Amino acid sequence: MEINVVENVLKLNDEIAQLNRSMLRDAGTACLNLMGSPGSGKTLLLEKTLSALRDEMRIGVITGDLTTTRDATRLAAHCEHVSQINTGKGCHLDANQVRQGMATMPLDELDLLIIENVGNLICPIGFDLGQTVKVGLFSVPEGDDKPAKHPYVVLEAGVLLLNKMDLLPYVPFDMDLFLADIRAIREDVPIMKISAASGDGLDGWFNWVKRLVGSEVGELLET
Ligand SMILES: Nc1nc2c(ncn2[C@@H]2O[C@H](COP(=O)(O)OP(=O)(O)O)[C@@H](O)[C@H]2O)c(=O)[nH]1
Ligand SMILES: [Mg+2]
Ligand SMILES: [Zn+2]
Repeated sequence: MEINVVENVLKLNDEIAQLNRSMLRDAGTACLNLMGSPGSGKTLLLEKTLSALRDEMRIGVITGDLTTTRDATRLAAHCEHVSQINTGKGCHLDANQVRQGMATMPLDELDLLIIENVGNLICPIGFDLGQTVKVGLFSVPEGDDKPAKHPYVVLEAGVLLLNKMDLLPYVPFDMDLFLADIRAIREDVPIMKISAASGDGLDGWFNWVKRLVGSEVGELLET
């Protein structure tokens, strides 16, 4: 019986996610669902991304957090349209919460909607939000085994980022193993090494975002 309950929750979520997806398609807005562990650098990456791209495209951000508005406050310094969703004890965003966040945004005016998911590499993967593409963020101090331990992120992401490259000299991290584990799961996913703190590697990421936004949104949408 428990399995049925979980299946029903996911089915309802997927139906709302499809509504989000068609709203985004109608508005011509691309949508990133950024997933990573707590502290992997999601908010810092978004602060840098918003400040680098704000003159080139109109961006809105929905950020999920258990109880605080700290991320929204940080992001609002770089972006006019920020919506904070507090999930309480919930460890992921669901499509209905994102739908409510979307309702606070002038979607027609936005080229890109970025969702900072709750810091967690497990259940955010199971909850479709209607995004165009999922982005998986790992970071060096989390350890080189995270892709192997979280294969679903690797399987479903349109791009994988490895953040905090500036810390590589200071922490044990086997880069060859990290990359080989990803390639054993997925041959084709792009992997970008970045440091949100120093800015190293971010140009490649910004270009990837620009290519996404420049594409025909309907073609890229996950189904
Ligand atoms: N050294 C270093 N620290 C970083 C980097 N990116 C983020 N941080 C730090 O990691 C901590 C968590 O970052 P935050 O953006 O809040 O992570 P989030 O929880 O994933 O949103 C903060 O102290 C950041 O300044 C990086 O590239 N290098
Ligand atoms: Mg954050
Ligand atoms: Zn969860």
